Amino acid sequence: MANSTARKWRPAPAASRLTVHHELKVPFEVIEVDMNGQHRTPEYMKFQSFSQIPYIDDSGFILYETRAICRYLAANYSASGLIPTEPKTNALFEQATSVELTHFDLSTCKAG
Ligand SMILES: N[C@@H](CCC(=O)N[C@@H](CS)C(=O)NCC(=O)O)C(=O)O
Repeated sequence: MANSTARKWRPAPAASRLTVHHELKVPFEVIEVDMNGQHRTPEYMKFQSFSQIPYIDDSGFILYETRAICRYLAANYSASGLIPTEPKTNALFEQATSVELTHFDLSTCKAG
């Protein structure tokens, strides 16, 4: 599966990114970000243009947006089909991800 190169990951309070890493057994390193302003520095914004957490640095491949990160990890590191391909099962998966985005994402960030 994955190579053993360390991945740097700036986490949001939401657990979804950690859950996918854990589920796929992809090794990662959590980098703490001081939310009192570190995420608004030019140095940070080179990697996340919108001053938000999280982004990943996967051996130099920079990616932000939580769901894009989760899908990338699933596509790149999963041999077990974390995202279903059968049309009806996939539709239910997409339904669940839409519900998560539209009904829970903002509250999860506020709770963090
Ligand atoms: N659409 C983004 C949203 C990320 C987001 O809203 N992150 C919050 C923390 S949960 C953040 O970085 N907020 C910056 C701030 O509060 O200044 C994603 O899914 O990654």
